[in-house]
Amino acid sequence: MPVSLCGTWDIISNVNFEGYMIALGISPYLRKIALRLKLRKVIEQRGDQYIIKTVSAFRNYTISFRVGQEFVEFTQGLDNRHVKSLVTWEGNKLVCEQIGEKKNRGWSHWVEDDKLHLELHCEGEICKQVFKKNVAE
Ligand code: 1AG
Repeated sequence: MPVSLCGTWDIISNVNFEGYMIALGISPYLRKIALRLKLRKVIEQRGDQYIIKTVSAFRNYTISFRVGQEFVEFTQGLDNRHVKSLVTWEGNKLVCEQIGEKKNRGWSHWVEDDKLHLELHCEGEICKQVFKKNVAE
């Protein structure tokens, strides 16, 4: 059984977020705002359903899904595309494939050394974010 991803997590590092946003076609203006944000992940699990909220002072983004069950995702407030998403466990990693206009798009989440890791990929770009648990919440 993998370590639980649930909880409130605050970003401590963010590598190549810019490259990932360029791959998604985000405007320079929005990229500049996004790069300054202190992103927070709030992850909940209810039965076999996951809810992952990405929270910031500028915009929030929420997905909810069941592992192994494909769903239509609208990336509202991000790149505003529709993708077909499927989340599965690959070992201790929660892996999402996002099928749509952009090739090789997806992410994976895992916990390692009390940190939440997120790797976001799109086309050739990989963004790596690390979050530490917020114990106050
Ligand atoms: C994410 O998905 C996506 C959230 O983690 C990452 C944030 C943005 C990256 C995408 C594009 C940037 C688009 C517009 C910039 C404007 C605002 C940024 C707002 C960011 C806060 C929501 C994986 C996740 C599972 O669903 O953790």
